[in-house]
Amino acid sequence: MTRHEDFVLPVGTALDRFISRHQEQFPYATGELSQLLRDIALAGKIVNREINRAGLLNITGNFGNQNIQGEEQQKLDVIANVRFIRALRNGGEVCGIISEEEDELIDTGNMEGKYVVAIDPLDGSSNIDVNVSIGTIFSIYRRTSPVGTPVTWQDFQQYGTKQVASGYLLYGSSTMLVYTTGHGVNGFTYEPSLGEFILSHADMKMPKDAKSYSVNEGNYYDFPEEVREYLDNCKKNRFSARYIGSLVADFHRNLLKGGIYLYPPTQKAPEGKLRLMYEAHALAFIAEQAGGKATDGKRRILDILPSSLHQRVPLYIGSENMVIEIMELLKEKVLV
Ligand code: AHM
Ligand code: MG
Repeated sequence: MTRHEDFVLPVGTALDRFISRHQEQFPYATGELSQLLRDIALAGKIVNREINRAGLLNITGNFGNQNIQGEEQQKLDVIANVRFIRALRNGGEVCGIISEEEDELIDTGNMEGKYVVAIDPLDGSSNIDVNVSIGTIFSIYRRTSPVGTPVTWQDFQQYGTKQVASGYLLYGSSTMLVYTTGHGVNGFTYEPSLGEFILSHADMKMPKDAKSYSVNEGNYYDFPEEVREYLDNCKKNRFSARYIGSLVADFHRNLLKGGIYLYPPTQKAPEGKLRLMYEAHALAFIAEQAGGKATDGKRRILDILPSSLHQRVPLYIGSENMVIEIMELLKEKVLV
């Protein structure tokens, strides 16, 4: 006889409940970090709504402005930036924010806030207007200056190992929130009809090895020789090339299926293109928590101390053995 339970599948755990249940694992466990994660999730839902309707609202295309890094701002870049900053400021837990879209650090005015956040509100600019996956990346630190005083740059100038949480939202074929607080990585899929993120990928682990690589190979002739050698090996071994051009989407695929993402230095971008504070640190924390690795070719990404807000860094991130292989090749160069 069929029992009702057999075909009424459980929906799963909602993000709010998951956060509350695991709150005691959070450093300091006072509830503020939980609230901060909820604020980010809420802003993510709003940005998700805007992205889904972008074609109808005349919010695709160029904003007519450049950010400090000389990149054209898209309207959706600006919208996402406003949404996240507003949510973090209103939430009250955050005293300062660094954003890819802001020249200087933002003092939220919440001097009692214990946390600072570095964020890329909408990553994958080239894909915004063409209906390809984009994302948000965030990194959360405990401030180092005393609570009750204005935020300073030193509050942000911390090793990646000091992150208390990091994560990303992926606006893809479904919308997901993936984050870590240093106790593994969990992924939540947005259920629009409920307006909830539901736990769908518990304790995510990245395969140690894979046969897939993600890189803008159009830059091949600009890459260091060792990187070219690595890519040649990938091809000799008939690996699959998978490059979306949205870091979050490429990283997410590699997290689930295994693979390596590379953004080496090029002539145009001798320090690499990606930003240490709100791209590399955040994803490196997740990669390591999922059993993967992240390096700039010489150093573990999490061991790099930022020297400026929008600092760039070469990035090799993904399945452990693949990252080790490219590290070995690059290390040989240093020795000769
Ligand atoms: P953005 O933060 O301005 O969007 O730039 C970062 C993006 C990454 O999402 C992506 O992996 C990379 O830049 C793509 O760069 P390229 O077009 O040089 O391949
Ligand atoms: Mg970005």
